[in-house]
Amino acid sequence: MKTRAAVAFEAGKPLEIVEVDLEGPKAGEVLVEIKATGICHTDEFTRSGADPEGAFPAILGHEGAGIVREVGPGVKDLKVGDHVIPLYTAECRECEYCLNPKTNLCQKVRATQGQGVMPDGTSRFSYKGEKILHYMGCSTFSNFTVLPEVSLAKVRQDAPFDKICYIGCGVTTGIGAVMFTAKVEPNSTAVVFGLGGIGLNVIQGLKLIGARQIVGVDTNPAKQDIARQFGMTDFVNPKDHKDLVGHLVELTCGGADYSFECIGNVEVMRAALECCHKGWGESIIIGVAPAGAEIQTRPFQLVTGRVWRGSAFGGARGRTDVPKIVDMYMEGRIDIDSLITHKLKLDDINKGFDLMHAGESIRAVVEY
Ligand code: NAD
Ligand code: AHE
Ligand code: ZN
Ligand code: ZN
Repeated sequence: MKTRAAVAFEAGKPLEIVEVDLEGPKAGEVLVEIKATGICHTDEFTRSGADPEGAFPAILGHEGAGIVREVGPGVKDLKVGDHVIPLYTAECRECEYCLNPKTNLCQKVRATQGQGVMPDGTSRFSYKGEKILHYMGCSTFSNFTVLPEVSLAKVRQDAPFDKICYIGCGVTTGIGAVMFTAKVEPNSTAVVFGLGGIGLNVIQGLKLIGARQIVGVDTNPAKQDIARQFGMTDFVNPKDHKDLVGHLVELTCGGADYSFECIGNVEVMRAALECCHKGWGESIIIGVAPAGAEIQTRPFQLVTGRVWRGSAFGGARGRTDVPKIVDMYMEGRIDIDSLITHKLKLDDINKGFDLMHAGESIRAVVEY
């Protein structure tokens, strides 16, 4: 079939909206009509050329929601008409990772996913006879896409696509990092670095869990109002403090119980670790740093009890946890609507990247 898609032909170039060819689903695969997709900073990270795994031409996008239109042979748990959210972290429920309760990093399709192809090693997308790669196993910047069954969470049918698409990455990553990765206890103190599409969801998770102090750190003071609306108690602009770590330690009365880096900046990652409380403070890295970047600290920071951890997709197991997060939204327990600041048509998708660069959007959502 033919489908409209925004194609990243080359790193660093704007996406081009063209009609591509899409082959139908093979064994264990599902054809999905994407109804809406968010634009995450990770799409920009790959588009820009900073992703060591980035390969072109590719159809980016990994924060979508849509409807199953066709299932391939052997598909067990999905049928035509089901509403689904694509998962860049699959959940096969049988690999050694899925069977280990310590991780959400299912590896069933990870190797081929990283190469931009389906599990059989081939792509379903092409343009003028040339292969176009998939991205993060999702490619939600295409109106129709093909995914492995294990990379789809089935969700309730009354949830609006233009909101729940954000659960495909940002919402789950932020709330999950608090609930599943850090397992933050009520009455904790926390510092959140980066008040964008991820950081604000971390704040939302902290508020939900009953944190008593939530410090937000951002170089853009315009993020203050929305962060306070979501539960931030104190705002710090790093530009106002020569000794940022010292200031944060003082503000949290000895250091934070938890900190979250939601930017992808290795200098900030160090500050996030070092503002944690001696003896028990835990820092969670969520931000994705550019190719070649490395983190640094003095080992004494760890010897004296601080813990450095990372979180991918908020530690969530997509097929199990994503439907529950959709329920939380539908029951009014989490706010997604206030974070979707811009709605675009596919033809205007590059504007979404401009808004992100200008710091004007939290999430721009493309509706097909
Ligand atoms: P975003 O652009 O919406 O937000 C980033 C925020 O950081 C902005 O508000 C910006 O003003 C602020 N910022 C930039 N530099 C700063 C600095 N030096 N000090 C303080 N604030 C600064 O991005 P996003 O969509 O929220 O994504 C954030 C990061 O999380 C990206 O690196 C993205 O790739 C990553 N990410 C990781 C996962 C995961 O599973 N680990 C999932 C989604 C996104
Ligand atoms: N090349 C990677 C992108 C880099 C990355 O770290 N991805 C995060 C998700 S960011 C979502 O916005 C991740 O969870 N990685 C886990 C993994 O197994 O790569 C990619 O995902 O293609
Ligand atoms: Zn993302
Ligand atoms: Zn698995």
